Amino acid sequence: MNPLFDTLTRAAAPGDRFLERPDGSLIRYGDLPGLTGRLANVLSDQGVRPGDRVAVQVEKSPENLLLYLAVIRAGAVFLPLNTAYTRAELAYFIGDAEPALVVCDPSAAAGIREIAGEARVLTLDAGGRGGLMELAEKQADAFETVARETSDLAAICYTSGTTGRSKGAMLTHGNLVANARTLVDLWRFTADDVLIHALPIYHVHGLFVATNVIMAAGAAMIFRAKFDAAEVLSLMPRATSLMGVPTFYTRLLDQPGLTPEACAGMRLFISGSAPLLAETHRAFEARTGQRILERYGMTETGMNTSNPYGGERVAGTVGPPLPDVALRIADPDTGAALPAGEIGMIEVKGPNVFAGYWRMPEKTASEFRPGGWFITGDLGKIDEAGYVQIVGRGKDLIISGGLNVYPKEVEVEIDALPGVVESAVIGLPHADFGEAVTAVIATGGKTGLSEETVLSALSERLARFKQPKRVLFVDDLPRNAMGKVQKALLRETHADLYGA
Ligand code: MCA
Ligand code: AMP
Repeated sequence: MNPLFDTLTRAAAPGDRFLERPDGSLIRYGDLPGLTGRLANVLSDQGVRPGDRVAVQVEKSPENLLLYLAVIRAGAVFLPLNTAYTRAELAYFIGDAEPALVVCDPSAAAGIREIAGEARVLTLDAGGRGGLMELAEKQADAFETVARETSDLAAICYTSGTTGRSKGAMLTHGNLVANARTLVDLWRFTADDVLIHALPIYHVHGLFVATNVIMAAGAAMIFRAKFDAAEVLSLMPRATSLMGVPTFYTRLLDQPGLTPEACAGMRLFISGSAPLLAETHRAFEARTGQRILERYGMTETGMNTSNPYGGERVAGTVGPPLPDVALRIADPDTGAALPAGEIGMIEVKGPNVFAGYWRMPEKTASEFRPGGWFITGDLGKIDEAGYVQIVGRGKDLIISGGLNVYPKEVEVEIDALPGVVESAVIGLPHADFGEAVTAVIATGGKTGLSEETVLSALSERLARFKQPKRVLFVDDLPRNAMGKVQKALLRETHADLYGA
C-alpha cells in the first residue's frame, strides 16, 4: 500500500480524463501507471531510495505533476521550490534538505550543479522536455509501487519564518490523504468535475488542495501554466470549478465578460491563501450570481476551515473548522482556551497537521502546545454559529498575491547594504496583490542611497515577489517607549501609497 499514490490514482476509471494540456491533448487516468512508472524507474536508476528527498524547481507543466506522482510512487519525498527563488535562496534549501536528486530548468542546471553537493541534477523545461524525460523514454512502464505507511513523509514544503530562516514542513502520506478526502466530501467533488487549474504547483494550494482533491475525486482539470484572467474566463463554459487566491477574483472582476451567463456552468469558486475582502465577495456575487467559497489553511496544516458548500457562505469569514479538524482560540501568552467571540490565537489539531519541521526539533516543539495544539500564528475569533473569522496575524507576515513574505528576511538583506542604518519592511494595501511589500529605510540623515540601488542589490538575493514594490527613505524609524519599531504607525502613515 502507498496511501497517497493509491488515493490519487484509484478513484477514476482508466478511460476518464485526468488533465487537458494547453494544446487540447489529454492525459487519461489510465495513462498514469505507465507515465509515472517510467519516471519512477529513472528515479530509482539515479539512486533515489525511499525516504530520499527530490527537490524540484521547474516551470509548471503536466510533466512536473507526473514527476510529483512518480516521487510519491517511488516512496521518496517531494520537495517543490518556487521558480522565483534565486540561487542564494536555493543554496539554503539544498543544503538543509540534502536531496538525492535536484530537477531544475536547463537554464539553471550549471549554477545548481555548483551548489548541489552530492545530489544528482536532471533537467525539465517549461515544455515538459529535458534530460529527465529523455531518460524516462528509455525506461519500462512497469514499476513496483513502493509501500509506505501513513506516517511516512510524502513532501517537505519550505515556509519562511519570523526569524527569516526557512523551515521545511514535513507532510506525511496520512496528512495529505486525510485533507484530500475531507475536502472532496465537503466541496462535493465527483468524477464529473472539471477544475480550471491556474495556480502554481510549487505550493500547497495548487499542488495539494487543487491537484490532490481533483485526483482523489477522479475528476479532471484544464491545466494552464499560469493565471490569465481572460483565458480563465474563456475556459469557464467547459469547466465546473476554480480554485484561486484573491488576486484571481479581483482580476476576473476587471473582465467585462464576467457575467452570470459566462459562469453558468460553474458550480464552485473557491478562494484562499490570503484574506478575500468582503467587498470582493459581494462584487463577485453581484456580477455572477455566485458566492465565492472561502477557506483557510497553512503549509503546515493543509486546510483547517471552510465555508460550507450547502449552507451560508459568509463574506469576511473562513467558515467552521473541517469535520476532522479541532480548532480553538487561545490566549496567545498562556495558551488557555478562550470563549466564543473573544479574539486570540488560532490553534488546530487533526490528521491534517504536519509531522514537524525538518531537522528542527526545538522549533517544532515551540510551535505546539501541550495536548498537541499547533499554534498557527493567526489571530481570530469564532462566532456563535461556529464560523471562524481571521482578524489579524500574530506573526509579522505579508501576503502578496497569495505568496508569503516574512519582513525579517527582506530586512536582513537591506540592512547589509552600505548606507542603511536599519529598515522596516511592511505590507501596504494594494488593489492587485492585496498587500504590497514596502521597505522603509532609515539612513540617519545621510543621503546617497536611491530606490534603484536598493532594488538592484536585492534582485540577486531575493525572489521577485519578496522584493519591495517601493522603497521609502526616512532619517529614523519611529519607535515606541520600549524602543520597538512602530510598524503599525508606518502602515498607517503610508496606507495610501498604492492608492488602494
Ligand atoms: C508575481 N509578481 C508578484 C507576485 N506574482 N509580486 C508580488 N506578489 C506576487 N504574488 C511580480 C512579477 O514577478 C512581476 O514582476 C510583477 O509582479 C507583475 O507580474 P504579473 O504578471 O502581474 O504577475 P502574475 O505572473 O500574473 O502573478 C500574479 C499571481 C501569482 C497570479 C497572483 O502570483 C499567483 O499565481 N499567486 C498564487 C500564489 C499561491 O499559489 N499561493 C498559495 C500558497 P516584474 O514586472 O518585475 O517582472 S499556499 C498557501 O498560502 C496556503 C497553504 C493556503 O491557504 O493556500
Ligand atoms: P503559508 O505559508 O502559505 O502556509 O500561508 C498560510 C497563511 O496564509 C496562514 O497562516 C494565514 O495567515 C494565511 N491565509 C490562508 N488562507 C487565508 C484566508 N482565507 N484568509 C486569511 N488568511 C489566510
